[in-house]
Amino acid sequence: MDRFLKGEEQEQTRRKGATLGEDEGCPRKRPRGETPGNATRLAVPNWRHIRAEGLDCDYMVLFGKAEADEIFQQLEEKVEYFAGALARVQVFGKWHNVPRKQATYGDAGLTYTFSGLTLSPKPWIPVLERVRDRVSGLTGQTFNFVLVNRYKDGRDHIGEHRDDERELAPRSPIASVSFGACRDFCFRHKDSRGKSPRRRLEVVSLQLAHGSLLMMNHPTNAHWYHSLPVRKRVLAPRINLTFRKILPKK
Ligand SMILES: O=C(O)CCC(=O)C(=O)O
Repeated sequence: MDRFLKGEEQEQTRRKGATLGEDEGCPRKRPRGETPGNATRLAVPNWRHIRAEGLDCDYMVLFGKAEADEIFQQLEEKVEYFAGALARVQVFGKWHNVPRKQATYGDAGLTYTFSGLTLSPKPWIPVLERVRDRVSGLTGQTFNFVLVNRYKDGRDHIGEHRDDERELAPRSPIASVSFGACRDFCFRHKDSRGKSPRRRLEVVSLQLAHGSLLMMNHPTNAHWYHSLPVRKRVLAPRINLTFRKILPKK
């Protein structure tokens, strides 16, 4: 999980491609690749299926506004974020603050690598268990770890990266649950990065609403980088929870 503190160069992902999202100020446009009603997996009403070459995601609004507001408030009160060295990142020899706040929670006995250190997540707290159990009840997937990212406003962001750490259970999905400000979320294919990309696949751009769930299914993370770009017009905070299954160390 080193990359949570690395590669923080700002990725001003262009808002190419189509967008998704309709709640809490997210204007609704159907993304290319979304195939309502014809997917066999997660064939529950209200799922939107987002597909592109090697990209397999499902999106829905999981919590209504009142419940999402309550969860957001509890997260604000209960989550304890990293401080000190864990909230800083060294890029080309220079130290910077990570442009968001982060925390990890999970099962007892788990360890993971963060900024070159072997750490244990904090024990689960009720608000995180509540969200985790809702996602598990809906999807049938289990999770033993969550990364919490808090963005104080649209200047906070996360650069392009893949969640392809060795610690993740192979082929396991990542469940991303968002509360607070609606933010753009972009996928870029690995062959379409850099100044002279090998291929020019369109960026897949979503909007993640208050109370929403985005399931990032295998093999998305093998082929696509994702980011939460800077959006200076966003003034409100947002908290994102990514539930993961990580392998216990032998
Ligand atoms: O805040 C978000 O939606 C993105 C978080 C993310 O990219 C991650 O946890 O890997």
